[in-house]
Amino acid sequence: MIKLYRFPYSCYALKVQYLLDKLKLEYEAINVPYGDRTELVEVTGGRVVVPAIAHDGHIVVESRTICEYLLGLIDHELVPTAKAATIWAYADWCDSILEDVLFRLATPGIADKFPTSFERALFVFIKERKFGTGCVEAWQKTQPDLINNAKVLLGKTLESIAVNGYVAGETVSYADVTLLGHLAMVEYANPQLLSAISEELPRYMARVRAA
Ligand SMILES: N[C@@H](CCC(=O)N[C@@H](CS)C(=O)NCC(=O)O)C(=O)O
Repeated sequence: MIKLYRFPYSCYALKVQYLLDKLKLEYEAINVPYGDRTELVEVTGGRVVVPAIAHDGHIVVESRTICEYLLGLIDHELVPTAKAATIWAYADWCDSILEDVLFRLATPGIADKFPTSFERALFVFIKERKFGTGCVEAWQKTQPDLINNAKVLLGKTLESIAVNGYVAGETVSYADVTLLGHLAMVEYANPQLLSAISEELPRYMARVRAA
């Protein structure tokens, strides 16, 4: 049994979780309390970020490394060799360029969903330490600009999806699993944000989840 340590909103943890689902691997998802990461730190030997997995005596961290590990466990058709470069490059783009816009869009909504005021304050504090005082409020105010940025970034993806159904062709691939993780973070924050980027996105997400 695989143990997945996650925050429910984390795009990187969601990517790993969707991959576990697609590979039909048995797992237990452990929601790490944002304000108490004792178990996560003990399991990983000092890390405070998610995702991490524990499997068969191995502790694997960093979502890309975790996904490579999981994809190596069993036979699958999520990364056909002929398309491996394209699929991994697309997934890396999701984890960097796309994430840089989507997390700003999602952050104000995520902040409002923490169960305690302490966890919300800690989340905002951690963001402000990295991106400057008032960044979360600023991202709320610039939401229309962030939606437009997301529309531009996802424009070509939506064109491909309209023709093929999925990012890299007519069947679901690891590229879709990664994109779904990032879109699911936005959905967690506020599903209306997804429709504001494109009405097609909720339909695409349902298709990938069902595939
Ligand atoms: N490069 C890492 C990034 C992991 C990461 O940034 N995780 C975030 C959640 S999405 C986190 O745990 N942040 C710690 C915090 O908010 O305190 C990966 O791909 O696993």
